[in-house]
Amino acid sequence: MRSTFGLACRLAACLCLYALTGVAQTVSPLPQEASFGAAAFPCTTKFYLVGEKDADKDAVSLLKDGGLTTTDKQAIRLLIGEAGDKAVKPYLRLIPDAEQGYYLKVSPTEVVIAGRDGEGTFYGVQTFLQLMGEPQVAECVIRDWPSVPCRGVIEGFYGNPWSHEDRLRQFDFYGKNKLNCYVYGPKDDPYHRAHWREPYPETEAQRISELVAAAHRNKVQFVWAIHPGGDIRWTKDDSLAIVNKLQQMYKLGVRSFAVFFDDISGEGAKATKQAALLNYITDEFVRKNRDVNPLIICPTDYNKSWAGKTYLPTLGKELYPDIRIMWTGSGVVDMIELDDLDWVNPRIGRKAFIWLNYPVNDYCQSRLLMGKTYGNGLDICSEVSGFCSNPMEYAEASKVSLYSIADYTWNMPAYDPTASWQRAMRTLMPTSSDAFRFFCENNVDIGKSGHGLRREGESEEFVSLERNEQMEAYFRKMIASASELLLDSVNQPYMLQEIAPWVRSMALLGERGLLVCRMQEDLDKADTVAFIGHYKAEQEAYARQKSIVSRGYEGSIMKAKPLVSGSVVSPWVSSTLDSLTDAYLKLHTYGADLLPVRSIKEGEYLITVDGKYLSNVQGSLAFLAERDSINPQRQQWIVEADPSTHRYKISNKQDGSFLDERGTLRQPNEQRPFNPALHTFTLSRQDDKYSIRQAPQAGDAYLCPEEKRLTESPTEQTVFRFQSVE
Ligand code: LOG
Repeated sequence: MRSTFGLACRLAACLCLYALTGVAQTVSPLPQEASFGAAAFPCTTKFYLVGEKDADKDAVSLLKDGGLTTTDKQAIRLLIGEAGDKAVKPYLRLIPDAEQGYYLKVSPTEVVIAGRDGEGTFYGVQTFLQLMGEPQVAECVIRDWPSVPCRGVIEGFYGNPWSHEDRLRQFDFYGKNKLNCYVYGPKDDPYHRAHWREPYPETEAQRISELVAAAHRNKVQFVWAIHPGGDIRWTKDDSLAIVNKLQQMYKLGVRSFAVFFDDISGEGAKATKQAALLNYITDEFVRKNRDVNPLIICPTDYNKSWAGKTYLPTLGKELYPDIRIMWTGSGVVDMIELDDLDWVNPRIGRKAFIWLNYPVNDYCQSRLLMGKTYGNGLDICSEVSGFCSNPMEYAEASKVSLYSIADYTWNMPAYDPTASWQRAMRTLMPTSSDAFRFFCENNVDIGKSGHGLRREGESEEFVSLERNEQMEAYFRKMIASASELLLDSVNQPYMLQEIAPWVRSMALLGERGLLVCRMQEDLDKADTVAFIGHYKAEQEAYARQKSIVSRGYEGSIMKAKPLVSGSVVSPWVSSTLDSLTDAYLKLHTYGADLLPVRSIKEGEYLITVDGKYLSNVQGSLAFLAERDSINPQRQQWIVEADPSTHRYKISNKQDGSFLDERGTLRQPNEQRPFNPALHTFTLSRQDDKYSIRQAPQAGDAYLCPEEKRLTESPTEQTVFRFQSVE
């Protein structure tokens, strides 16, 4: 009986919860069991609360703050409470027997919200609020509970940490979407990692306690993480330093803690020592405060490709069984499948706590990851103890994926990546959802990276276009959608603030696309004057596009140069432009001096000498024998042709610093900005190697490699290999 009911409900859910009466009801995350009937009452209805005193306080506040209650006893009654409470006693056996579960009934005469526990009641209210968002609220019965017990987000990326406001807005979003876990671990918060021994200064501490309260109000566990592995000494003093720090955080209201050992090597990476420390913290701190949850550890070997033979089994054996162990899958950046858990769970002697490195973009900063969240197995819920996503430093933009993470972890078997993505985009940008969808469709893929993961479906519509006028329509849509979105910042200021650099870049890409189409026509008609005119306009749009920087504010750690449709439309425009100018040069001489004679294709490269990689090591150059798997962008170099000199600018992907005339790395700043007359180079090729020659004004010498830097030499050194990473 129950399973047929369940199946029918799932079907109803897949149909986006259309009731027979035509009253559309969308609940997200999709409920486990739901059935809908005729319209019960309009959304303006107010309710008389019964059970308010015993029921979960946060759940009750949600209803009251939402203006849904009245003291008028004639109003429709809303019974609220947890299993065992008097108000919902008649419904006890209908409440799902699962933590965080709830029973919700809407009828024209009565509403019932009955939770298995406080969280359950809170989620029942959240569902009810969503139903009340439609003009007519349908009669319904919903029985609902989560697939995964711990669902959420780990702020665990490198780069500019989220702002206080970002985080407050996130917790509200988590509450609405039934995510219940937030792990605080931004790599660049000094009190999390670099200066982990030091307590937070007063103002920061105050902010943390505000955050904790806001998280708890939304039924979100606030997990504060410490990252001591970089310089820990396995001494009593350091163990105490950690306990003291956690104690400080406890005073600020934190009740859940994690210890991270990712991205370190050497002494800090020893499994036995790590396990002993975590057990010590459990004995001396967790168990002494009865309201503290079991610890979470992020191990050093946190994915299969990095796992040595003994490390994980040692943790598995030695860590107390209630300590949860994080896991990113078969690689650093990968989707999680059953096989991955079959591999790791026996080794760690428990169910892995998933740290999903998506939609994080700290290793591919120029891209925004706005595509659908797909590829995680729908059959893994019984094998994980938690599932958290590591997002982008763009908090609002990350919500496109986080919405789906919520959907996926709440009701895993029913998860439909495409439908969930569509709902996410509509919900997040209700006022310009078509333009936003088009924007998201053009910001999907990750591109080539050391981590290997790619995302399919970028600019899918563009790929299938054949004729010039179809492409022109696409480019016009880029321009039009961009202006629509920029105007919509009135309604959606948070989202627009973050995505605006990409939105502007999309408009300029559209303009360039149109100009390239024009150039094709000019070439066909042999109209040289028009061709050169359009070429100049294209170069001007390109220069404007390249000058866009995201997060260029004072003190920002990473500054990204936005790339839109980096795997489809952008490369199409560049390569079409290249072939058009090449073809032009074969036929015409008018304006030829304006066109570049290319020795290398513009793009991103690894630069090597004798197999060693030119690397940006904290702002200085070095040749390293290994690829940098943690921050691959330190070894990625952007080579761009400078339109005024026809030489090349070489800049680093990680922080935008450029190679100057002396062969040292330099951050562009106001006093000494990038100067094409000095800071560009001639690259000449012989076989598969290049020489790098200074601008005449800078001395006209050649750069040559030395162990830790580049030096100048009067003789040509053709020793640099440029290996494309696109
Ligand atoms: C870091 C993480 C970073 C992510 C993606 C883990 C456990 N640690 O390679 O902070 O955001 O990859 O770049 C990581 O994933 N290291």
